[in-house]
Amino acid sequence: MEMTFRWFGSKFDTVSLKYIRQIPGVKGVITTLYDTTPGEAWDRDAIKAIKKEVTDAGLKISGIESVNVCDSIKVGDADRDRYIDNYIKTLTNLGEEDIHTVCYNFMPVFDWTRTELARVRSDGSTVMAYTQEAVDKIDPSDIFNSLSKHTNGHILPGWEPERMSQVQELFEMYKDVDADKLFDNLVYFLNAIMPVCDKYDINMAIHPDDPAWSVFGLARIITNKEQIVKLLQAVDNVHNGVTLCTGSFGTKLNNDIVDTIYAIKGRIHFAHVRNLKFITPTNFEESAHLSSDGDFDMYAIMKALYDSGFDGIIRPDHGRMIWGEEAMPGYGLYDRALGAVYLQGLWEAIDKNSKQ
Ligand code: DNO
Repeated sequence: MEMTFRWFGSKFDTVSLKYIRQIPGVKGVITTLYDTTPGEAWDRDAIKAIKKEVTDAGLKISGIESVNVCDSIKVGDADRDRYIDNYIKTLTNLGEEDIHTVCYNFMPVFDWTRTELARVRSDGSTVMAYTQEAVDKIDPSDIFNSLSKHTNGHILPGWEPERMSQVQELFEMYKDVDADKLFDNLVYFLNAIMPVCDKYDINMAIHPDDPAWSVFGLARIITNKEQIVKLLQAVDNVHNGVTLCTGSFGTKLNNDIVDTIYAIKGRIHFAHVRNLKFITPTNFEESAHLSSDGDFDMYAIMKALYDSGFDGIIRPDHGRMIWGEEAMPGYGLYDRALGAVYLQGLWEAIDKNSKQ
């Protein structure tokens, strides 16, 4: 297991590489070229430059989150092959720079969806939260405007303003894309990129849909164990793998995280491990990582990863905003650093116990 930390690049992140390097046990970052738009081919020099910056800070790039897949590929329109070629160019350039893990998602229109970015908890910390009631009341084209007021000026991952200004057009693009079609388009995309992944040993790691059910009537397909297993079988190549994001996959309370870890062992290339606190099954908030602060048994999750032989990269995920920090919602330094150390503590105990 390799503990890492997400970093959006010096132009976008409030957290410096210098501070990340001081988090015990963290040797690598998960980053991206945050100013690229989905669909464009990443420039090799830009990859080189960010790699140099990270290496000069005494860290390494452990993986990319995300190389976003553009809507044309997701809906499978006439332009998709051209965009897939661009994606292949990006993967080639990443492979040439010795980068071997790429996280991506296949959610229509919206990436992860929250309805509050700063719900105040009784201890004064703030967390991101979701209620289905709020989603049911809001017009999809208003959700971006309502959330963007609370981002402290940051661009949220997956919520690029250029795309969000065209929400109506995007909905129009997806109007005939049901779950089966979306799934077929994903398989088509994966089959097309597997040769370059084989050539450079790049592990593609799909992120579960968040929340793990359809929002605004849009299809969502990476929502439960059966769907994930179906995808892994449809493109049965080890480079077609998963990002096990407990906080996304676990939004659906009957998704058994531990059971799923065993069911897809060997294909989890990346893990985002965080906790949720449920008020009702469709009203939840992102708690601290500690088991006792939320509803997940973090020990059981880490033990399942350990016992199933997981040896990939892992990172703490969304943190609470604490100690007066101002940062991109979910992505401050302090609470994620606490998460990183807590998860490593669990891992050390599991490791020592298993060797006794
Ligand atoms: C949110 C993240 C997601 C994730 C993408 C992967 O904070 O977990 O934006 O990076 O879904 O492409």
